[in-house]
Amino acid sequence: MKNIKRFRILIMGRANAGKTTILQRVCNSTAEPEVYDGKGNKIDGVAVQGTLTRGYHNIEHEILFQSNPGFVFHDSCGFEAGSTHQYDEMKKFVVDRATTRKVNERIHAIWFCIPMAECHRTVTAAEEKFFNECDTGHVPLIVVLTKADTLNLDAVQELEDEGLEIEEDKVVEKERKLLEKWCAHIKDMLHKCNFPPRAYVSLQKMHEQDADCTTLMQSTANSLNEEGLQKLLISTQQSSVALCVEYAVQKTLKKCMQQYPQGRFVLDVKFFEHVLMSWFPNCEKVSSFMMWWISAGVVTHFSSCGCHDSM
Ligand SMILES: Nc1nc2c(ncn2[C@@H]2O[C@H](COP(=O)(O)OP(=O)(O)OP(=O)(O)O)[C@@H](O)[C@H]2O)c(=O)[nH]1
Ligand SMILES: [Mg+2]
Repeated sequence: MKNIKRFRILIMGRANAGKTTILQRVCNSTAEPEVYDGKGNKIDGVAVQGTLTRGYHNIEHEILFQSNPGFVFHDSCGFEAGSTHQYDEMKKFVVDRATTRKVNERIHAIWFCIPMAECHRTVTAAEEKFFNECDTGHVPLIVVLTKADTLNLDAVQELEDEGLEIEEDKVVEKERKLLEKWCAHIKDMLHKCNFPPRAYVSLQKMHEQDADCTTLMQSTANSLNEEGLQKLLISTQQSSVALCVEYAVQKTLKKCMQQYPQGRFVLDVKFFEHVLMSWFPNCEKVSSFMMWWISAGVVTHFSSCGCHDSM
């Protein structure tokens, strides 16, 4: 696991589903990404603009943001209107990269975007075909219901049709119910397929700068079946320090407490710090925060538990 340098994600979905916007939010960037071909050669700006704006993507290309080079993305355009060739190319990429022995080429998670702005065609026949034919093996596929905020218009429309007043709390409640309904419908369809998704997440207003994508990170981390990969993702993401704390507590502190009965207290603070810090980005600000965390609260609180756990 130590040899894996970057967390690699394939994002898929129809044109205009909000894919690039999610990647920007995840990397906390408003900049256009840098694109590299499969051999590490940078593709120049004009070509990047062309490929990014036309909604055409070469799945082999690596997409990076300077703001967080710990992530590397692959972007696959939707295949609802694509050629058989495009579909086959995507399928081959998914199967090859999910199983490759080259650890630094392996994809670690797949985000499959379904836009709620097009909720009346939630799962296309081509998408269903993908879930029936494409075995992603251990690589978790998370369905991301994007642009959930656009259900607002449908909510208002339904309230009008029901002859009800357009009050904010009623609209919010209606929106929530609509999202629930579409999510249940999608789950129902995809769980009949041979290779259903591992999890579902909805995102809204991702185009707004303070948008929060913590649920996507959390759901992806929870879907990974290797702790080393969870650690790589949690320490790479910069959406939420709370997630780092949560994982450090759940995976490290709780283990220590369960492993050592009360009274057998041996605390190697340096070691303890090292294990906890492995869930955090390698950054000084967080490091000093952690030192405070250890010295002020956690060590005092758990001072009766032993801790020589090597994870
Ligand atoms: N209302 C709303 N609009 C969004 C959201 N996310 C993205 N958008 C807008 O949707 C449009 C398309 O977003 P992109 O991120 O470029 O979509 P894409 O899937 O990368 O599109 P292609 O690369 O062409 O396939 C942009 O105008 C975004 O500002 C969202 O959560 N809510
Ligand atoms: Mg895009």
